[in-house]
Amino acid sequence: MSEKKVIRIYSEPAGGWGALKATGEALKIQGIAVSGAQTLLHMNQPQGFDCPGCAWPDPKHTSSFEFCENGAKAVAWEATAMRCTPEFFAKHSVSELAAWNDYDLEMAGRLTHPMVYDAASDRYVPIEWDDAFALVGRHLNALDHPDQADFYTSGRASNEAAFLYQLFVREFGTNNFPDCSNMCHEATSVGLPQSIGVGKGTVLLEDFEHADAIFIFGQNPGTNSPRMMSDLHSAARRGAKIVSFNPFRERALERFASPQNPVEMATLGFTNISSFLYQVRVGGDVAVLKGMMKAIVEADDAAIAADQPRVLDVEFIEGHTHGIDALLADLRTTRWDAIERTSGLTRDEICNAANIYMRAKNAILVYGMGITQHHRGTENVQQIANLALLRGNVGRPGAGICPVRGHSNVQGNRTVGITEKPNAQLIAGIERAFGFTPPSKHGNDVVATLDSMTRGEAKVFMALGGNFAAAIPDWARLQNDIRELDLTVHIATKLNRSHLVHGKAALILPCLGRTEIDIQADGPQSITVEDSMSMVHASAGRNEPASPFLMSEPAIVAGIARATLGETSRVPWEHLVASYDRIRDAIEIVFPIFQAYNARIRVPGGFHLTSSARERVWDTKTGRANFLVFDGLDENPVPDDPDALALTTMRSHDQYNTTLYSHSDRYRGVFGQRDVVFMNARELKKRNLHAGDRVDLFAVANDGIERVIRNFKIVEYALPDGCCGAYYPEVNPLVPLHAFDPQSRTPAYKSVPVKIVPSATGDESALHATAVQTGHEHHA
Ligand SMILES: Nc1nc2c(c(=O)[nH]1)N[C@H]1C(S)=C(S)[C@@H](COP(=O)(O)OP(=O)(O)OC[C@H]3O[C@@H](n4cnc5c(=O)[nH]c(N)nc54)[C@H](O)[C@@H]3O)O[C@H]1N2
Ligand SMILES: Nc1nc2c(c(=O)[nH]1)N[C@H]1C(S)=C(S)[C@@H](COP(=O)(O)OP(=O)(O)OC[C@H]3O[C@@H](n4cnc5c(=O)[nH]c(N)nc54)[C@H](O)[C@@H]3O)O[C@H]1N2
Ligand SMILES: [Mo]
Repeated sequence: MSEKKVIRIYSEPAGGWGALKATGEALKIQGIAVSGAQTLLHMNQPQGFDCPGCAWPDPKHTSSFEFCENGAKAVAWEATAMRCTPEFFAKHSVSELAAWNDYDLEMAGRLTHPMVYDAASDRYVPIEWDDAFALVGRHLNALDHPDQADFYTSGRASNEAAFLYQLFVREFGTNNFPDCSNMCHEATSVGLPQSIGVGKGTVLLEDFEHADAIFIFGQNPGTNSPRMMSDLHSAARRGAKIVSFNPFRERALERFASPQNPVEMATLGFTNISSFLYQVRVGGDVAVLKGMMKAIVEADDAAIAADQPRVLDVEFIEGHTHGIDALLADLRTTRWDAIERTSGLTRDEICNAANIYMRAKNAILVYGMGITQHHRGTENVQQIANLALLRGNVGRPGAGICPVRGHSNVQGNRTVGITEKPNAQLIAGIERAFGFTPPSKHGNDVVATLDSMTRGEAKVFMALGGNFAAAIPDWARLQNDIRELDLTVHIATKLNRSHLVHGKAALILPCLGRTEIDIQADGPQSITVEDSMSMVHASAGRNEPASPFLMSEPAIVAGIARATLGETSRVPWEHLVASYDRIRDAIEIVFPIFQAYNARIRVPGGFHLTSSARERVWDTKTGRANFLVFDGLDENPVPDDPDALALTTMRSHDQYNTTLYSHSDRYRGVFGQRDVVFMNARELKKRNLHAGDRVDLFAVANDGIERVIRNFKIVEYALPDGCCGAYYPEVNPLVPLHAFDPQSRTPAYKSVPVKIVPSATGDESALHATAVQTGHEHHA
């Protein structure tokens, strides 16, 4: 696709006609003008399928047509008319495809046949399903130890597929479960249990109707969870205060025209979303949070002195929490000048936000990747919990902590056992249900998997969805290690980079997507998913499968399991796959919270998996909600180099993680290009650089490895000082593998110290050779 390369200021609100137009274009590009529109009518309907886009819930899942531009794109990209067939693979060698850009790979369309890599011709060639399963079984059974294999999961897999997958891998004998969550909300999964005893959010959608104030830290709802915009839109219209903290002035956080609001659409009107959008420095949120808490404590002190009602929720703090004294002591010694310096905001601005928080009876604290993907991401999350606890904003209608999850079922995957750290209940549950004892030794997460590949210990890598080789940090280096594996297996819907960065033997196993009819031995099946607010519901596709040769994810996993484990397996694989009700019955035995699973998903809207914190029951070591002190204000190590900028990496409006919908980013005014770096005028001046200049970005790290991205174009953007921004996954080669949060091991994708210098070559065409694509040396 040839998109014109331009940078221009986008002055319209987010949403509105622009969103409708973009939706229409997405359907057109994918060649599904008519059937696509019908497909959309079934999205998020009681009898329809769950949107494969984000994890934001739907109003009771029974609402009328809920429209969302990026949901529509996610569906259009799956329901595309284009096909990636054996003829396609016969025409293009793997080395040739490896030189294509990610957008063009994606545009090859839906995979239609199981394919195996043929080294002699350097091509993927068709293979029968049974032969593919047998190949996997042979490789796995030839390993010295099951820990030589790693089993990745991307969060789109259904509960049923994910459950069978973890069951297979555990019966095989390892807990090596790297998953996308390790790169995403792991800081939530590790941080919130220490604070409130549960690693998930505490709000439901209806709480948004009762919140007086909503704070959004490091999350971009207009792009990444657009259905959330309708909740923010109504909250703003009924007068709730919304305060956002983001280095970027994200358009949808400022103003939004709801495509469902006929008046706004007819009058080109819009609603102001954030009452205040504070441009915090990259990595400055802890300073903001501590500043807000300090302001609250100061206000509370003043209230005590003036014999006024307290600002802290003393009853809650005394009855439910632990550790307030240490927190107060820390806040009292934290200096405002340090807070201002680190946050990039003034004391007045922070106090204003704190005042809004103090005046709100009920407040919701929302956050996303801007909080979790830092060196101290886990502790960042805990500061959000601290702020909530100070005023008892947990376990009350209209209030709570709201981590916005990424993939549409990433939360469900965890709930049904995708974790490298199984707890005693999980192990006992599998024993109870299937009569074998799964391994208890902790397995590899994403970073450990990559380390194991680097050391040459890993031999087999399997992925249930996703695009591992592009999503990981440091990929320019680590892809070479992936190529040394004996076998890579990708269960996928579309061709992507990871299929081309393959092992000596390699399989691509094409699966049904969510929009498609799934027929098994006992008839048509539905799957289930859990959204960001722990609502579990059923999803059933309506479309004809993209090819008659596709299998469902549960069936593929069962096929691999049977071929690997043989007839002595304790799991009746074929029996379970014949009817997914049986998989759900098994899930219920392993995880009692799913009691009456099959009955409850048949109720429209599904059911809520209760969160103990929501009931103010604290499943922590102290039996209380814990205030946890953050030592200092720096979320990331301060680089020695005074010239370094903190690079944050984020999504454009036209991408779904590594899937590109186009090369444009409408709301940030960037069109037809992604090889850009956003910098502010002051930082440009300091370096004698100008908008439009080509620059090289060097990572500042002390491990002796040179990490560089060349020839990026400068886009001048009103960012705070000390930081810059660029798109993921192109700049991931700048993120050192070992730059991660030690607690959750989430890569610090949102704060990479870089030096920016005029480009050494100045040649625009050189860009893609170094930054976007990697060679295919291994087979060349
Ligand atoms: N259309 C679409 N939807 C998606 C996705 C997608 O790629 N496309 N991805 C899905 C997935 S897996 C996930 S995890 C979510 C991701 O959704 P988000 O959490 O929104 O992810 P990002 O776009 O990476 O970054 C979020 C915001 O953080 C800001 N930010 C960057 N650094 C900082 C910082 O230090 N502090 C603060 N306060 N803000 C910062 C960025 O400017 C950006 O606005 O969305 C999911 N939904
Ligand atoms: N620098 C930087 N890096 C990041 C991030 C960042 O913000 N900055 N974000 C991180 C985050 S939050 C995440 S979640 C990861 C994402 O990492 P992943 O989840 O691994 O990546 P995706 O791009 O979502 O995977 C897309 C692929 O999934 C396959 N797919 C799509 N639908 C289905 C399906 O229904 N079934 C199957 N089997 N396959 C399917 C398609 O082949 C598609 O190409 O990236 C992380 N990497
Ligand atoms: Mo994510």
